[in-house]
Amino acid sequence: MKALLFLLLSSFAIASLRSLLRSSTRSAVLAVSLCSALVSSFAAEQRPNVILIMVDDFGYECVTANGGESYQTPNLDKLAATGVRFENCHAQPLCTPTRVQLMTGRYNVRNYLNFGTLRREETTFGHLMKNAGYATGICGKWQLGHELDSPQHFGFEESCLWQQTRRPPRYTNPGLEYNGVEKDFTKGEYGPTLVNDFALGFIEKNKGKPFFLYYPMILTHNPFQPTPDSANYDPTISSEQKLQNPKHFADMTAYMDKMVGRIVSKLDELGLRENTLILFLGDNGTNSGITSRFQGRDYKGGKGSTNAHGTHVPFIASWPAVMKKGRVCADLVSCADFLPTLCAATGVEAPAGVDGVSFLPQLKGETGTPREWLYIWYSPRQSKDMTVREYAFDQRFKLYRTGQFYDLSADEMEKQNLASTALASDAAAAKAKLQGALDQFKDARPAELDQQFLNSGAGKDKPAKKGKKKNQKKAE
Ligand SMILES: [Ca+2]
Repeated sequence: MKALLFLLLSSFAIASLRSLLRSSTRSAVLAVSLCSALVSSFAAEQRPNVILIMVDDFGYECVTANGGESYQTPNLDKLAATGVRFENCHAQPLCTPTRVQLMTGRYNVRNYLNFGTLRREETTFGHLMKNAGYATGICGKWQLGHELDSPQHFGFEESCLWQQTRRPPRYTNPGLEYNGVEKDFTKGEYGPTLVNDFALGFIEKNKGKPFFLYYPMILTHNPFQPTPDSANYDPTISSEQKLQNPKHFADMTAYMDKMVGRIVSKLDELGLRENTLILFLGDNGTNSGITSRFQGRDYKGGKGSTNAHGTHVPFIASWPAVMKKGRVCADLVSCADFLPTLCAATGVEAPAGVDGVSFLPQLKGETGTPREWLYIWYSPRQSKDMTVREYAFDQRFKLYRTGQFYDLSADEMEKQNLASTALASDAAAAKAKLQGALDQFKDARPAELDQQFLNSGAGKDKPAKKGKKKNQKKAE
């Protein structure tokens, strides 16, 4: 209906322009100005809302619609049924590497410094959306800089975050930061519900104008503790050490799914669902302590690993006004591709130097420009270890910078290195293609970033302080 009105207004503007050309009267000039303003304001109104949901440590195998058999994800399945389910989206193997790449649209080789840091110089999708007039908000997990203004500095007007200025418990009786102000909860509240409440409030508050909500969820990361829907939820605990058991991962997955359902229901309630682009993905593979049933077999979580169990994540997109329902797309998608896609969907110009490729055409059911390969430069730098793992791959083959070459269709866990094997023509062609991809990034690493890391002291070994630092675990 709105699109039809837009077309009518546009036609009226053109008719007025014709009238101007014929008469050159002042009234025609006024009519054109008025119509241009109307069309322009209408076009602005048509811009979609965007909600980008990212779940922590949640691999492809966990979603029922993907073939997962261990958990119930009815809301995600419904989201997939109303949009597109992607079969080949890969994140980085760990939190910060993915978040930096997702938020900047650039490969880690270019701008990654160390674990827990997003360089203050970087431009994020928060900046881009805010500068385009969007109301911007972020809620969930931060872990990208301790400054009080950190989320606002990166373009988010409003924030509700865990692990911004400190590291309290995240689940039962959590500590959060609201726009940089610390708030501790003590009455049995559950962190993921509080964050979801903030998200619903943000949507409600901004229902009259385009908004961008980035929602990097706290769930389903360990500690694997009971949720309020678990039989053994204990509202009195205030430690992440209590009641831990991997069996709670199923409850946490169900709760995460429920939180997604609440977002969709709020959009329905406000009449915003049609023109809201919802994007849902995982930030890296599932925790290695979790083995799930997936497509008839056991599938062990591989967070931190460079094989598919570390990087293959669920990705579901829904935008009813624009997308055909219930499709499945096998195209390769990188977490670097979200920023340029957001730009394309909202009419914002993507900054120069972005590595991602927009998948907006695929959302619309068009062919687009599917990637021929994905590229990963991975060096998490949680300690002084500066080992770099660098590789390119497609749906079937994978080539590391070191020369290791694998046929993923027969060797998912990368046990049979084919580097010294005579290759069939298709494998040889794929290897040449992947080598070409790697060659593009041969000199892409700025030496000053490595030097900055070394100079910062973050790369030095620190003696472990037992007890005091027991909550300062790595591998978030
Ligand atoms: Ca993670």
